[in-house]
Amino acid sequence: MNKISLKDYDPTIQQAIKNELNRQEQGLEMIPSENFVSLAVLEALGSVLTNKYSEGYVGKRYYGGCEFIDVVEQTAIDRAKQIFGAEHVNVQPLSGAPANIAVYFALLNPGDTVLGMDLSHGGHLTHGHPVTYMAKIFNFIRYKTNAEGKIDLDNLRQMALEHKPKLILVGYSAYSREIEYEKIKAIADEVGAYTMADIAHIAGLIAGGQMNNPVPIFDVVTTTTHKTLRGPRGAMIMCKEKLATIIDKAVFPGLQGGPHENNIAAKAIAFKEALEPDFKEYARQIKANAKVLEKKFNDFGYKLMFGGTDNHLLLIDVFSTKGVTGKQAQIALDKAGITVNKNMIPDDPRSPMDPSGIRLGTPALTTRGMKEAEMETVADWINEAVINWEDENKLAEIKSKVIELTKKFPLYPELV
Ligand code: DSN
Repeated sequence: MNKISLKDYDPTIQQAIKNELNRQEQGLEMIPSENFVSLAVLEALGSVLTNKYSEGYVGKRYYGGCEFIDVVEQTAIDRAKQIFGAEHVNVQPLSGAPANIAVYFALLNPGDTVLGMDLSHGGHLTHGHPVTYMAKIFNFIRYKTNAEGKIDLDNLRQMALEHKPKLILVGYSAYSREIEYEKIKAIADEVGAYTMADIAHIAGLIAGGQMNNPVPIFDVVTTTTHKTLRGPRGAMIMCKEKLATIIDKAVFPGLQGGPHENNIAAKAIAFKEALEPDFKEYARQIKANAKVLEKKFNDFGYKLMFGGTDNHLLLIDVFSTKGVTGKQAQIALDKAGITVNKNMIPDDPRSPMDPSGIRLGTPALTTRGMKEAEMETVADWINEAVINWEDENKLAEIKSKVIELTKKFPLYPELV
């Protein structure tokens, strides 16, 4: 076994990790799906659990030596149940896409119809976008938001009556409004459809009591664990007990092999953190910070898609309001030390690689301890960078202010 330190053995990778640490320390991370995990979560990810195979489930493994692995996995399951009020939890999905795919294979037969939100209206690729393999296997019909930027439940009901889906899918990647789970469940019941919510973006807000929780209402709920929930990269599936066996079989052996138990340990730690009282305050502050950005960008005259935000993110049409494309805005903001992502707006006339919008959010900055006052300043800088997107001096000037601000909110001082 190689016993040399990373620094001495592989300086290329060690330097890239160090550079990434510095980038995270000195920048304003505003991609709404990103966050910063605790040192305890990092420690579990780098632990000897990565050495172990454990195909199967707690108490029913295909490998010997799983007695400690079982403790880890059962703890993660118990804590997830406690946070969300779930009847059954599978913590093995490697990430969000495999979690969603496993649910489709559990509940559907090839050719079955699914109602899912259109990608440009805030849905996700795995919710039936034509470029995915899932769209070749199942018949995804895509619903959209209405002119007010809301999910039109009357229209959704009409579509459900017309298409008779076997599954109605909600939960979004760029949609910024609350979801009326009871009403959607009533529509699904009318047509005999399963209900599935993908709460990847808002799981931390739900855990912190800041958004509606679909787990007691819907048949199946999937989530990644690394966004607002602030755990390691990975996912889990929560479902009603009656679906436990088919969901578990769809994850393993249906789709995956050995679970990544170092990752499951890190999930368990993140769930413990989410059960602490201060997690509620973190979730509250994420929304409060997003509300400050909403007001500022309204005042600056930007068009906010969906009319604003009820959660952690904003989808902003920079092209129609400032004549700057999403790509130009993203590049300018990168130069200013602020990371966002270019994003399609509903029915975007532009291309996905250079769309009309940018998507930004507050979870990572909130984790750093930033509050309303910092959001005011950050919004000013974002606006200045967007409207001066070609002015390299201006962008460099903003970047130096960004670095000064980040020094007041150190991220991983133990690692620098
Ligand atoms: N890629 C994630 C996001 O950024 O929203 C969703 O999977």
